[in-house]
Amino acid sequence: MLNQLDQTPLFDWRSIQIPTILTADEILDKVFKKAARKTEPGPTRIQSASDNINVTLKKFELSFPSLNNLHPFYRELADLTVGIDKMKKSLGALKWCRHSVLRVSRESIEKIRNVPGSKEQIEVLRGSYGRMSSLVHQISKDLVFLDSARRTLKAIPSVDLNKTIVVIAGFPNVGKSQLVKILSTGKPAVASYPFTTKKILLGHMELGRLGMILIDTPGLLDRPLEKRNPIEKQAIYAMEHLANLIIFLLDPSEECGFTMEQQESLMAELQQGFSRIPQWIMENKSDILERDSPNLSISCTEHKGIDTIKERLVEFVAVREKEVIRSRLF
Ligand SMILES: Nc1nc2c(ncn2[C@@H]2O[C@H](COP(=O)(O)OP(=O)(O)O)[C@@H](O)[C@H]2O)c(=O)[nH]1
Ligand SMILES: [Mg+2]
Repeated sequence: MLNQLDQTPLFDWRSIQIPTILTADEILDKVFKKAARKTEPGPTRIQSASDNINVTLKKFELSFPSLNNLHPFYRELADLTVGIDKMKKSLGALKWCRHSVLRVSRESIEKIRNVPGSKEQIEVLRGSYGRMSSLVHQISKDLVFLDSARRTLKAIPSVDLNKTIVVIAGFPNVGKSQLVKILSTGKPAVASYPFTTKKILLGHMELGRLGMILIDTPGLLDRPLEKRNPIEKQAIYAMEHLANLIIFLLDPSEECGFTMEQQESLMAELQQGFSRIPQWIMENKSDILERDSPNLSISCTEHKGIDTIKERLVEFVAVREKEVIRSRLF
């Protein structure tokens, strides 16, 4: 039954490989050069040019992720960074162009077969090239937009969504990165996340059958939400689709530069904003100050409480993986 867990996820972000989207001139240059290799300036050239435009544009269209199957985390980020409606519109324009080019080629081939001499044939060929060029130029902006969308989408970090994902929250300097480093098997990787200039830290932990990912998110869950613009807020809330657990780290020593009042107020805000996700509160830097509190007290520098976190995570992963199996069975 555990093999259920090995199923490929509905959507694997890492499998997206969008090729460079050529500009209108690049496409035309490529297809007309190829068509010119056909011996006579007759119907075969028209056919070759229109077939190649069709194939090239179709390849671009199909290489974009199917937006309906996109995991909600990626869909939200794709919408924020690229704009899903804009992307759909541009992909639609490519399709329109393909169909129009094919229509032009059908008409021109019909015509070229019925003209008497080679002079007239060349004229028809020129005319059909002109119409195809104009059609491809009409989608110039869409091609440029799709190529920039490709680059933006590529920058969204890939996370294996089968794994249990733990997001570490808390003000800067409370010890989030330290905690990720201590818990990770191996060196954490760095990645970018839209709307934060800082790099996020991704640590891996070999737990359960699928493993766990720990994410330290500088610039995201580390200051009050009221200071964010709507787009930043949405980028933050996209994490809701990602996180299975949030660990909120407090620093009662206040060595981080933020008072407990500030830290607790941010915590309350996140508890409310992410109410659907389990949250654990931990107090770090117990080597400096340990206070009487119901929260787990830890010290990243002295490795205090780390084994307890690991034990709790083992249990959490076991429960979550069981739920994953159950949800896949029904
Ligand atoms: N005394 C003490 N310092 C710590 C502890 N954990 C982290 N620090 C220090 O706090 C500073 C900020 O840590 P960092 O992990 O970068 O915090 P982040 O900004 O929340 O990721 C660093 O200088 C750490 O060495 C701890 O348990 N005790
Ligand atoms: Mg950090």
